[in-house]
Amino acid sequence: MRRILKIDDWFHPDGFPISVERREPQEAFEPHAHEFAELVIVTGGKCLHVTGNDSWELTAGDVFVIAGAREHEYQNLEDLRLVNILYQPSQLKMGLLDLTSVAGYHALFTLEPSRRNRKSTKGRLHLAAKEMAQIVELADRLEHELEAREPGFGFMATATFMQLIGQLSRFYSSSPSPDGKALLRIGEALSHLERNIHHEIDLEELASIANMSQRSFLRVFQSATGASPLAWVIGQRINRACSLLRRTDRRITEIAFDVGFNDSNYFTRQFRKVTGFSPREYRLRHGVE
Ligand code: RM4
Ligand code: NI
Repeated sequence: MRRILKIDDWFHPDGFPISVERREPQEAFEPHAHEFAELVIVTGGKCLHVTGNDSWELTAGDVFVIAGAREHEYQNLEDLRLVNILYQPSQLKMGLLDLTSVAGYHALFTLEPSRRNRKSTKGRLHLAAKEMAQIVELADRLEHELEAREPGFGFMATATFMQLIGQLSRFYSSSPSPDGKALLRIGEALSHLERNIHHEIDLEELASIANMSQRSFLRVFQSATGASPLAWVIGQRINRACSLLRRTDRRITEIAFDVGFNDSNYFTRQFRKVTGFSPREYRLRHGVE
């Protein structure tokens, strides 16, 4: 049977959604998925990392993200050492602010993890020794904060985690591997789409940002995100709408316009398609009158 690691077994009982596991070395571990995500920083040794129908060799300096649903396993372990940062994306109390304008953020945290079941190339982040030193220092700080659990640790740990994510995103942008370059170009397109979430999609412009013909852009975008640019934008708009429905008591029509729809019936149809509920039902289920 497929093994799924549970939140209850791997996080502190106080419910804080980040946890650090150091593996020195990583022992053999059967194939598994998780109810959470993992940010893995390889600090030494090597192994074969197998996920879905993809596998690649890991060495010191490799950094990758495993989205929860994706199955993975370490094979042929040779003194593999790593820092594994477990986190529950939907429980984090942090804003991405302008990080979504950094192409490397999309490449590392949205594009790479979403490429399950596809025969993918290695668009992967590999850090130089100097970069590693910075990242390991942040990871250490995060670990100490979580161990000590002094008043304020939630704030400090979240801030440190944000720094880790921000720094890794920048490193990805500044020194991409050859395959990483292709992902980054799609990341640039995603950043552009997010910045212009209220506007019509301009395919010509997107293709030129990604430095591809329109045809190859559509193909590469689809295979990297699993969606067309239009479907992706609609998904983002709906995400924002969900959070406004939960957190505010604004009228549904207002929210529809706010997140970039100009027809509230169309909004309601798309909303139902993505979430399975009407905006009103969604709001009720989340306890807002
Ligand atoms: C294991 C291994 C797995 C991780 C769990 C939490 O030793 O690193 O990948 O999911 O720990
Ligand atoms: Ni795992």
